[in-house]
Amino acid sequence: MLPLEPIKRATTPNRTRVVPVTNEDSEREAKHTMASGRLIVVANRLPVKRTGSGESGKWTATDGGLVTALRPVLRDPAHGGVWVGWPGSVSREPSQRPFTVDGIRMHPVQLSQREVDAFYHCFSNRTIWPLYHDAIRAPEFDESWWQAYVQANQRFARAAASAARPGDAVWIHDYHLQLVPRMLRQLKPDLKVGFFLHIPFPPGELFGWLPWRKPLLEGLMGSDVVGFQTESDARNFASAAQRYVGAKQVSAETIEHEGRRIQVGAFPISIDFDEFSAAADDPAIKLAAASIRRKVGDTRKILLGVDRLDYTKGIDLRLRAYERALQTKRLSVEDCVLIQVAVPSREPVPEYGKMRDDIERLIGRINGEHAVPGRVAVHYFRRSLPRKELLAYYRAADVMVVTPVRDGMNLVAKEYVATRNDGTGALVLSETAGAAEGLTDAIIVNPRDLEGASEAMVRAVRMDTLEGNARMMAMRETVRTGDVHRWAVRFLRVLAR
Ligand code: ADQ
Repeated sequence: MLPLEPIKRATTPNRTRVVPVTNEDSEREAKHTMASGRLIVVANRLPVKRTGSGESGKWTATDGGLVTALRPVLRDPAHGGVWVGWPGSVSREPSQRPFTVDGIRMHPVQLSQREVDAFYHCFSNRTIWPLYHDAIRAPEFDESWWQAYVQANQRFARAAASAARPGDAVWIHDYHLQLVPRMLRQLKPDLKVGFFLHIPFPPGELFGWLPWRKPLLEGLMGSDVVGFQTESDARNFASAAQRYVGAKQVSAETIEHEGRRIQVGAFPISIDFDEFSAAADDPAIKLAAASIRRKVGDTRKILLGVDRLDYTKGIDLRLRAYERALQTKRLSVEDCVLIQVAVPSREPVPEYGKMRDDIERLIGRINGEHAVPGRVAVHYFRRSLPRKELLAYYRAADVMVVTPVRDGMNLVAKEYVATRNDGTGALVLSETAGAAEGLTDAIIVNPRDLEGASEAMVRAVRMDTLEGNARMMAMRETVRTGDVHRWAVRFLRVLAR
């Protein structure tokens, strides 16, 4: 096996680009990048939801970083574009033919209930998800789930092949579709194929547990470009490719397999900074933030957690670190409060129900021990907040606490930073979130070190204004100059080479 050369530090826009880049510049560049063909996006889900049923049902667009970044290219009448994905329902309504929403052509992939269960809930979320997050829950290996994954990937590959024309670029997203690049290349060898993994890629020793590691790596290597959130993810992948399928590292960012060269690199995803920043200055959001502050007590510092209810997010560790600060009297319910907003997710996966119960029991214990009349220690909202309400919480919070045990990137950290237009606020951030690679001015913690995390919360609450401002302004600059538009342009540019 060849020694693995370190992958060169990715030229993230925030480090190399000092001239301001506006969204319009990015849009122009993205369209230019795509000048020779159309963009076909392939993702597990279409960015739409169905409201109403039967004939009166209607598709409406859903929001999300990915669609925000790619909308300008996909909508551009000169080049056009298509989004291939599962519409989110297993029904067979006539609307399952291609349709257009918000200027984007949608190409639905139909899945049966059995496929959704075995491919999505089981193989994707009980095998790949825990394995790729450092096996913090035991991944389960089941041959029939793998078969369902292969079949579902085949279906996405066929749909992408039928949507694509020669010269088009296809950008495949995430862990549900790792076999699609190779399958698609076999169906249509003349396409440019890119793949981006939104979650971490684990170290070789862990990845090697997978009984299907060889076909999975070969699936990914059907791409021309394989992108990851961080450099260590990219290195882990290149190393697994050498170790398990004999790929060769031919340069810092290129591997070779079966006579083909594949670019491998870090493309840290981000958010639409300008949109978050402008929205947070809306007078209605300011009023809502002031009202939150008034209700919890104007003099109290607000610590905030916002997550999907997922065992990777470290909600339990965060609560225990906060409890420790209360127990040791470094913080008290008189001077601070933790607000935890958690949106339920993946309820059909048994592990998630247990984790939810554990977290809720823990919150009960903390409040039971520390609350006084009119002052709870933890406010807990188990629901998804509309964007405006979420922004009001970001604005109201003095300290954002982001403590995943493993996270590909973590957009919540970047969203918080983008809303702090006056330079106030502090971010406590796990070293095991991809976001920590860029947001070096956060208070970085090991989420499993309860004493360290608890001390970091105390430090954030008490941080002096000058230091807090300097840190926040530096983080804002990082997120502003490395936003999601730049992310899309960078990837598409490498793909177009
Ligand atoms: P996620 O694991 O979903 O994404 P994250 O990056 O934090 O994680 O994004 C979550 C999004 O959901 C954010 O935009 C946040 O605002 C929103 N959200 C969370 N809780 C909410 C609530 N209660 N109410 C309303 N909105 C809520 C995966 C990877 C990440 C990677 C992203 C993008 O796991 O590591 O950053 O993809 O690549």
